[in-house]
Amino acid sequence: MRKFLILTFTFLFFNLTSNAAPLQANISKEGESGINKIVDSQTNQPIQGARVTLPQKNYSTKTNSDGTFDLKADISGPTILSVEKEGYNPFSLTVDERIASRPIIVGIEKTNPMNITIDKDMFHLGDNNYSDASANAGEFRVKCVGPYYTKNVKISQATDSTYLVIGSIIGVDTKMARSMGQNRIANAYASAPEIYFNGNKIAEIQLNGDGQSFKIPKNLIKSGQNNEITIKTGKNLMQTSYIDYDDIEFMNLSIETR
Ligand SMILES: [Ca+2]
Ligand SMILES: [Ca+2]
Repeated sequence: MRKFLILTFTFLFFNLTSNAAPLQANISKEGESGINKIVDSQTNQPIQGARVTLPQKNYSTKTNSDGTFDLKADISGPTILSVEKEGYNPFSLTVDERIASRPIIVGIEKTNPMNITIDKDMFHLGDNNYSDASANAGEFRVKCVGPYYTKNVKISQATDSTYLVIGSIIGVDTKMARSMGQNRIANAYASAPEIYFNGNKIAEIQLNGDGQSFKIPKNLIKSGQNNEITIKTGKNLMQTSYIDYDDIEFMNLSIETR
């Protein structure tokens, strides 16, 4: 399905510093326009003119004719990198300083007519009140839309293998996210964000990450009609004097039939 690979050229650089001048010239030429690259996941051919953004950093660029792009942004902690190109599925990836310090090579997929893009934008759920230690504190540059997101989406046919896919989600501060080292909060955690489909709770989101998919029960899908998808963020379970919603961000919601 969605493919991405991160290659490190450390070994290559190592050799180049000592000799091999012709190759060196080649590499430094690539370096001028950036060695991060967007390719077609099927053909591995470079994709020109793909828009690469870091929405939380207000950073946006386009790939060159050889598919390469620069990432001239100050990255500290996880942030979402988004790739958009006409004719391809919107793609997003959570990156941090460690990942961004090495060449990022992303393969994107041609649009599948069976997939429905619900939203390509980034949304912030919560109340803009969060701890400095929470997953991704300080990175929320996107407008807060409140504790829940809801959208109607027309699904032509109910099947046994229809999924809601969240391209990327960050900021989830559940007990599980904490135990996995996704935040640094010592004494508190939140209930999990919940997914509702036509008013029925179908899943909880326990962890941050990319490409999480949630099966939609066939009997809940209204074929050929609008279906309501709602994502509610969790609440800080250690805060009892007022409601403190877990501040989270997600982008690239889609429906996939497999
Ligand atoms: Ca909050
Ligand atoms: Ca949070």
